[in-house]
Amino acid sequence: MNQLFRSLREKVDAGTRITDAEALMLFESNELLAIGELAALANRKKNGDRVFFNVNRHINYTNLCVNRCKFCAFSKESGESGEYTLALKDVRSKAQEAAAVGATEIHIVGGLHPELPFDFYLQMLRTVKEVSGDLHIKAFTAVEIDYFTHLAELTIPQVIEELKAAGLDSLPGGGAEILGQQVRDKICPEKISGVRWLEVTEMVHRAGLKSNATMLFGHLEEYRDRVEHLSLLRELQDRTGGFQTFIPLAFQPDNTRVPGAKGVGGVDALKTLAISRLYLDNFQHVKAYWVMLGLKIAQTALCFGVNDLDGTVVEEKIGHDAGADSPQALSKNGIIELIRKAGRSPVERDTLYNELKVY
Ligand code: V47
Ligand code: SF4
Repeated sequence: MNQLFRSLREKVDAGTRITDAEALMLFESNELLAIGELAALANRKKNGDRVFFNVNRHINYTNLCVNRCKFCAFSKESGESGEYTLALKDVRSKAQEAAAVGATEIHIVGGLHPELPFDFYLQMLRTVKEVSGDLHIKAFTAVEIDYFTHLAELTIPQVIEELKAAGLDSLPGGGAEILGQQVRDKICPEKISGVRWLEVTEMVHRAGLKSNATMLFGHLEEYRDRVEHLSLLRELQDRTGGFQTFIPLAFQPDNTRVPGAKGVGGVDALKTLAISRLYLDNFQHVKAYWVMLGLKIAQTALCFGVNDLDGTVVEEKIGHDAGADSPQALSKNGIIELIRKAGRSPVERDTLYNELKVY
């Protein structure tokens, strides 16, 4: 093991790539602190001691979804109690509230609604831009983009062009789950394949939009599935350079239907974030999404290679419907304090990582 860490230290110093076999050995190792130290070093070389956050607001426009992934406690069927779909006036007032408190980003995702026409999505984007042209709209996963092609009877590039014209600025990283098909067949059999997620994302990047990438971990995947997932992302990033941030999402098990899945402990969460930083040498940013990790692990992750804490969020449903015990929202001062108390420098960013203010 010492030999592995010596050789990885040389690689980090030289900026050389780590291999799939090395990543797998790290996942199988219990040397959390040694892994974290290497990841922190790799991050320090890329990002110094600065930690990014933004002031954002999530809007989940509907929880009706034709897919019903087994890990998802958010989605509902038509007629089920608790189902909802926002009217455009609700979207407008949420965007207005966000703009009033200085948000720079609106993060919009939802279920695959059985009936809404493609025009609803265009109207939703226009509605947010009417509130303020300065709000960056990060919206729709590759899964939703693929769904829109069926609704609109358009190709992916055509759908992206229409969405861009209506105000879409970038995409979040959801829907990636675990890209390997064997795992997908068990946890989200109705969802687009991993291959399709990569194809759609490549077309998004080729259309000039940035996106993020996530990985849902801690359900029934093996370590090798995580390594394969990271490898597919690193390979796509080599070709497009369109990913901004990697976000490992810790699985929340409540109200879900994945047999045997128990959720993620702190050690696995920190190890996964750290290995992601080490393996994804072509990603500038690794985000600890505090909603799924909890505030304490998200803060600790700053010592394990992480340089981004996401944002204020305001109203989160996907993780909380599945039992996340983090708060619903964080104030800007709350995030700044979290970062300062970890001995790091808080930097407010916009969605594209332009620095807005150093605290
Ligand atoms: O794709 C669903 C995940 C994702 C559960 O790009 C679950 O900046 C944990 O992608 N436990 C949506 N996770 C959220 C997402 C995201 C969040 C924050 C920032 C960004 C970004 C992207 O949530 C889904 C799915 O992978 N998810 N159910 C669950 N039970
Ligand atoms: Fe639908 Fe997304 Fe939930 Fe899957 S994860 S059921 S696609 S809302």
